[in-house]
Amino acid sequence: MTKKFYRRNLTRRDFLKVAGGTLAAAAGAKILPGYLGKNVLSPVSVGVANAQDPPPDLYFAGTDSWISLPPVPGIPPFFPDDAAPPGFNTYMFGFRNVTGMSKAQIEAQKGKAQIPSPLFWLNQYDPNTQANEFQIKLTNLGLVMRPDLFDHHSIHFHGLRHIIPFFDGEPHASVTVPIGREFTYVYRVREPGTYMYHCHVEDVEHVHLGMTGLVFVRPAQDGTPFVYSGNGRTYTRFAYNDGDGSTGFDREFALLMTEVWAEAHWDFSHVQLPEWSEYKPEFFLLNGRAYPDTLAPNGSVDPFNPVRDANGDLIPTPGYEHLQYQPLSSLITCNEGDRVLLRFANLGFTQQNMTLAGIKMGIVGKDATPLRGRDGTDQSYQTNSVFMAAGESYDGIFTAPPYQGPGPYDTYLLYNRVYNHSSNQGPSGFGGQTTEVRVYPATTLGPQLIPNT
Ligand SMILES: [Cu+2]
Repeated sequence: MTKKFYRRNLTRRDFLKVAGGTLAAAAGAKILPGYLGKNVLSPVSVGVANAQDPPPDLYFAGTDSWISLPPVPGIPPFFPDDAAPPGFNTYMFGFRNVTGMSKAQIEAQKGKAQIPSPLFWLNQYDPNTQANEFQIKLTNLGLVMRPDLFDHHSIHFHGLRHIIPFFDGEPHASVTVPIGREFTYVYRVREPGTYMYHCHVEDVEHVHLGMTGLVFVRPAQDGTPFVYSGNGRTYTRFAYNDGDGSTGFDREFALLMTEVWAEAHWDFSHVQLPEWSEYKPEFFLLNGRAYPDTLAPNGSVDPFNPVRDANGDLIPTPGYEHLQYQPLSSLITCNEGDRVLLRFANLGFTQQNMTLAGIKMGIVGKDATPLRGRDGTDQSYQTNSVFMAAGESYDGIFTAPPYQGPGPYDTYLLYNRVYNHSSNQGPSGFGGQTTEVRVYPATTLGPQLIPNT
């Protein structure tokens, strides 16, 4: 994917726009004046950009929404939520991908956040050519269910080494976006790998309520062929700049882990305040869904070419209407012999232990850092379970075993070994953070164009 690069000179007018703004902005002006012109908090209303401004790579809106979790057994009076519209049962805050929408379409997405926040990716920044700068515009549509709250939102790129803190999203040291305003974040990411992002305003609240997503950064090495010595295949897509093809892969799947404490979500839809020290989540989600919904098909998941109806709304998949605002599948499909990259990120508040039963993974990266010593020593390791604390990410690569049949594919379970995280509120049988790896005969599946498909 080629990325646009824009440069706009800083004018006196730009300075006036930020005068009275933040100290961080002034500090940024000294370091990187090119940043300032395009990153003042716009004083115009939602969706109205200055005509000369190039479009951002992505445009997100913060708002609230309703989703569906396995409804039985209930947790009276908190779940299913009696304020939910038909077909849904859990109140959320979240982001919505509004890239390319008209002003009217954007405003129509108030109350229609997607869970998790859009999965997206960008390319490693090249400081020599200044290629691959990446911009995300954020607006704030307000909350349908809570007109009494005037919370700001922000985007915090967790684990990213920022050049300046202005774009960090942490509210004490950078700007946040009030209702009806917009702000454009600029990223020049030098370290490839798997990250996560979230709103950092009132972060226990906004993170737990759903303003969380997974983001990854493609290495500069992508596009250069390397033969992986382990199987003799040539790869052009990699997890890291490995120099030897050892992180080359055929398919990649991102798995964001989050949790829902039903009482807190009910509190928000009923104008109550949860006591966070009593945190006790009942639902454990992969990409915003609990098993068996984790296996359901994708909705619109290409962040750069989103599909929606004439009003901008997400289009439900027939038979899965309850997942309209949970479009991202966790089903892992591959051909036998494929190298499959699993990008794990935990943005819940508890610890997880994801186990791939019957297949070993090579853990090649952690927290967007390749497992290599400074001298290049290979520090990757083989395992079938990945233990993850809150805020951690891991990159695991497995080779799909030979297809055995009968049936169209072989099934392997990928599930959380913390057993009450792989059930829906405790009854026996699988639920929660459980999904399947389906291995097909060689050449059954064509090349993967979009992650998680
Ligand atoms: Cu927020």
